[in-house]
Amino acid sequence: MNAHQHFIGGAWTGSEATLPVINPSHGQEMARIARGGAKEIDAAVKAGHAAMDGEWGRLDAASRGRLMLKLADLIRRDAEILAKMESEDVGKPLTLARNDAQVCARYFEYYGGAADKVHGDTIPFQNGFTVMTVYEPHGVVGVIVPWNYPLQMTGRSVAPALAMGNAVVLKPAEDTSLSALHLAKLAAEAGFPAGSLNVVTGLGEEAGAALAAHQGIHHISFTGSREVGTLIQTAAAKNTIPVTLELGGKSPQVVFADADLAEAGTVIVKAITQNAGQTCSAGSRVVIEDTIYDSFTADLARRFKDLRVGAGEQDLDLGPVVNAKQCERVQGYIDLARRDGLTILAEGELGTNVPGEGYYVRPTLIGDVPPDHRLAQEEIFGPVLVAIRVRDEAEALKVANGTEYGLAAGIWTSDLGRALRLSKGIKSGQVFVNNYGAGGGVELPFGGVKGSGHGREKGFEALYGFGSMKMIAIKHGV
Ligand code: TXE
Repeated sequence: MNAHQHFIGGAWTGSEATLPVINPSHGQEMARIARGGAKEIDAAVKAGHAAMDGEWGRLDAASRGRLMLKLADLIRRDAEILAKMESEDVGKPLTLARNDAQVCARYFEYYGGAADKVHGDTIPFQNGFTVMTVYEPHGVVGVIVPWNYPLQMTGRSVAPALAMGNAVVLKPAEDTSLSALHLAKLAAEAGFPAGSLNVVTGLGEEAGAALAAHQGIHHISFTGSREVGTLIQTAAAKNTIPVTLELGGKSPQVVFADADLAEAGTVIVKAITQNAGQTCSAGSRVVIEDTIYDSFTADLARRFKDLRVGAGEQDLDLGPVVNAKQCERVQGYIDLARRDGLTILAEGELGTNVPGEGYYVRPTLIGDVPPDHRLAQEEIFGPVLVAIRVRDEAEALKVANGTEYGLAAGIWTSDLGRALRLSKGIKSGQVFVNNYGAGGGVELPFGGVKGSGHGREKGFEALYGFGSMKMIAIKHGV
């Protein structure tokens, strides 16, 4: 069994207390991590400040970029180690974990290339002045990531923060900290100066809360539940620092009779069952035009029944969910559907060789769910798809917009006018027409509106979010 330590100021250091790391495919302890709290967070924030005042703060943008490209190469070198680690830690099928490792490398590559391309402007002003804008890092940035895509989420926030020249204190999720610790090891190997990237492991309410409330951080980036996101924003308000929140969703997939229905079926099932439904942008409501409702849900049901569930290393369509709490939570929604007399259209099978101690949930399709029912309103974060029947485009739009969330939406139609009307009418951070997720491209800005949060991850937008613009006005006379 491994005892993993924090990475603070370029050194590995432990805590007296440790936490178990459970492999959700088998329900068994596979490692232990250090249980950090306020003391370790304080040390990490101080290390971040020292880095900003020292070698890291003095590096020019191109040098930062080169370090990041080196790190991208090292992630690719260790991709198989990282994928196996992630698959065991999260329970995800190996193929998915392999993709996560590649996407993580891609984040460091993309932002490594972008580090020296953050240009300011010159602004025409009165005679005798030269006015310019420059981007500067915030300083020490706190990053708290969830457990569903640890490698991807870490790359998504840490890479742009570093590219902009910030020092980072990262608090991974307590269930899934191993890949973040491996990344820290690789960052040291790549030559990142001490204190530029610090990782403190521990519980959300201890290490996470201490990070969010620390007066020495200048920005906080959080991905997780709405409940905790509200706490993070409150803590940030007390320190008057900017915050980026990505808080999940209840994203609709709207399907019309004129769509390529075979393609829609394939993509819609994948979008709610990939990673056992634990994806912030999972398409968790399928909103279907009345004329094709019965045939389309019958097709979805067939596909749900064909899904194969198994341990991460079996590399099937779905693994378990991340932990016992999440398993109970998702199962609770399926039980609620039964209690309320909703129609269960399909339940996937658990294979005969699914390990008995793991946290498995049967992928479930539920039909004719009233749009205001809890199953159609709340983020379940499991492989549970609710189908909603609508008469026409107007009702589809109303249903699509009828939750507190606004992260992503899919529109399936061959009518260009309708696709454009709905793209504009749907209140969400991203809209996909005749696809869903656009392959997860790191170049594409991503984030929410309404209860899904604010600020943008990915693309150049994320870089700007990790910096602040300074205006310099120079009076030199004519
Ligand atoms: O999330 P938490 P949970 C949603 C999803 C899921 C639900 C609950 O619906 O079912 O949230 O999951 C850290 N101060 N999403 O309870 O607690 C924690 O250590 C500071 C959607 O596991 O929000 C972890 O690193 N930090 C989502 C991170 O917050 C705290 C992904 C997320 O955990 C903290 C995950 C505190 N007081 C869950 N408490 C998405 N947007 O993709 C916890 N944390």
